[in-house]
Amino acid sequence: MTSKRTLGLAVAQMGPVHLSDTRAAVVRRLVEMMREAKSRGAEMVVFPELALTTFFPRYWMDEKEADERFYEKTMPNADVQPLFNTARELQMGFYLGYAELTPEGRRFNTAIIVDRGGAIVGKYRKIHLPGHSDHKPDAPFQHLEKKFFEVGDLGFRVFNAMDVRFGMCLCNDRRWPETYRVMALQSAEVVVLGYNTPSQNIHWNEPAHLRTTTHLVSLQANAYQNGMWVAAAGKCGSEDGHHMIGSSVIVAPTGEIVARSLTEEDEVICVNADLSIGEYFRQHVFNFAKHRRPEHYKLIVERTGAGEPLV
Ligand code: ING
Repeated sequence: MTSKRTLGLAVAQMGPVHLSDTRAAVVRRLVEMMREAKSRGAEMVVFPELALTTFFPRYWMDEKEADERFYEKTMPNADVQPLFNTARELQMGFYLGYAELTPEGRRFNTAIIVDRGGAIVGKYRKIHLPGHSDHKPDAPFQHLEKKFFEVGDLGFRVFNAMDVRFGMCLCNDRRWPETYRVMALQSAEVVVLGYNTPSQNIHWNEPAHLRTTTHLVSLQANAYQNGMWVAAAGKCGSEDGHHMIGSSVIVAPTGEIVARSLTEEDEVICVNADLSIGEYFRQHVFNFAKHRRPEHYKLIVERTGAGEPLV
């Protein structure tokens, strides 16, 4: 019989962060939502991708200017210290996405997991970087993640915090099944992630509702197929006129959405996640050891792009 284990799991969705917003003002919003999450029984709260600034890869600028305005040179630092202090005061863990500039001058789209004592126990650097690195002056906005960030060099790892095995990823990663499977093969029970997803597609006239549909189906399918809880925090609404989708959700290992944001502003959603639900799926329908046949999956790691059918 699977013993019941629960985790107070919250997602803190953010409304817009504008170019004129200071980090101090943003951190005050995060601290307020952390307190709200605590009052709702949360032990872990998930903040969005690039939570401390506007989604700056939508603007063309040179790296030096970006370094100055949008990257964190150390973590924690004076701007975010109030968040770490509050976590320790409330005995809460959190996930936070931010732009990382390393001492060697390398740039990553990064997220950390911090435990109840305020210690960084996990770090992830975004691997699936969407968009482009060239300037598209005729586009309504840029999506320059391939210019402003390197591909992450830490892999998809699973970290233990508060006796729970957490996987973590960022935004576009959530659309790729390999992301979750690599973490499920490390026995992750909960995957936490943040996202900033523009509503408009600059490549084709994509119906607006599809942005939300594809976002949700990616999370629900992978939660079910890997027997995991998935908690996804959006930064959304219109940042200086550039709209991004909301629909922050917490998805159960059944693939069902158990909590969903209603607004495109700062909003906390929270569930008392029964971690034992995942066990049922991992012991039976998705018992990897019993049912997977890697000898037939070789193309997944041997090929990057699609090629000819196997003869
Ligand atoms: N944003 C978007 C995301 O993956 C995107 C980019 C949107 C790619 C829709 C493909 C389709 O949600 C980030 N920051 O990855």
